[in-house]
Amino acid sequence: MSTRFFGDIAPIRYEGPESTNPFAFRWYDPDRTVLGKRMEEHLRFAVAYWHSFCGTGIDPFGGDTFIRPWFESQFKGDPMDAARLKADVAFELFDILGIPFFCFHDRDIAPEGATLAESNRNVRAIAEVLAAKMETHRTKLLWGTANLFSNRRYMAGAATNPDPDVFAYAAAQVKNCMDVTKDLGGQNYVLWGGREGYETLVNTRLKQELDQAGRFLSMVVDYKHKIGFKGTILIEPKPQEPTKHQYDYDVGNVYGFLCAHGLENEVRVNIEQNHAILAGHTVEHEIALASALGVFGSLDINRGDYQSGWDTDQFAMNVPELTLTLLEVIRAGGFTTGGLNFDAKIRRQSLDPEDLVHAHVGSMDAIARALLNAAAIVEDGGLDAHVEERYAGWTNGAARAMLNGETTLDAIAARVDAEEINPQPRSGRQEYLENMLNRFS
Ligand code: XUL
Ligand code: CO
Repeated sequence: MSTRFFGDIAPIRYEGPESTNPFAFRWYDPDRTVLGKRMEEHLRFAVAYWHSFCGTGIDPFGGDTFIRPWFESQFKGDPMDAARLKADVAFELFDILGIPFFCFHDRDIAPEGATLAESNRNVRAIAEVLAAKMETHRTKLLWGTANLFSNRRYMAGAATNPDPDVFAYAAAQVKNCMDVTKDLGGQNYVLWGGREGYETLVNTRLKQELDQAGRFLSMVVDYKHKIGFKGTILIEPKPQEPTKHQYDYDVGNVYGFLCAHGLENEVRVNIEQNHAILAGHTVEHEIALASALGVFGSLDINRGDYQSGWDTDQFAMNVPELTLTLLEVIRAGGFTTGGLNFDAKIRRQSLDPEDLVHAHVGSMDAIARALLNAAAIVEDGGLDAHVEERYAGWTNGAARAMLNGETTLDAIAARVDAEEINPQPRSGRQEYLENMLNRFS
């Protein structure tokens, strides 16, 4: 049913770069072929249920600013009816955007009950509402995830909680959410360790908690195979916030954790731009590293603030920055089951329904433009040719032998002596290459 929450905003269409219509795409043209693939297939955009339909505008100094008829605080009646209204509004936005995917936490779609059994029933009931809608709308599920951080029972962690009953409760909640994600055709299942970390080592047994986290993840992977879920299990790294020190710090740290538990071929990473910034990296660094390690999965695309040391989750609008991001996505071979999830929230003063539309349309457009820039850089070939040339020395026989184990440290030393090797430094040409990149943004 249409709630008309968005009034008479019509489905957004591509009108081209000259258009000044704020309710049109100027760059996002889903059917346009880019590097041999449709733009929509490159980008695989998803709306995040939590920010767009559960966000209240709250900040540490003030309460809700948004008026949303389906908020439990504003809805008079059964919270399950509020959840159904929320689902109607969600699909109204999906249709306006023509977005191919959405993502949710179990607690975003349905209210928590008095017991876990009741909560699970609520999630299942709303999942059936979503399933019915997905039959008549084009939007599919990119991923589902369990919220193991909002309720106070999880204040000392879920899988890493000192209390084994909390570990068990979290396991039961994840099982239900995996079942629902599978039944909705989800293409991935995400674990973000919201409170898997610690505030102080004074009360924390770090090794015990890491062992618990490893066991939990191994059981998630086993259960995936048991139920025949074909999607990808993804871990989303974040270095801090809400806990002072999160265990899944960044891509490198998660990879080490996966290897320690023999899970590096089972689990990939969901990288978030703002989390990369908090870890002291760029998002393109995290993508390049994940790709190099064979664990690149999906992206939560948003924008962190370079002055605030917290997760501002703004909509990504900066085309030159996004160009570098999309270039790394292309270099990583693009997405398979992953995509670009708008884990981003409109600002506290962006009160109106139309602000949700502008946020998504603007970011989809900025990212589409960045994809075109990145594709042009690849097609031009100048940048790649320079990099190729920079590493060309490694193609000769003696150099290859050093990498593939055919030689030893002392044999290399003898060769340096015999051939009087005396390397001359060469320019890295950074500014020249940055000038070249600016031709494409
Ligand atoms: C929190 C965050 C989460 C995950 C899903 O910083 O990014 O919304 O994406 O739990
Ligand atoms: Co995220």
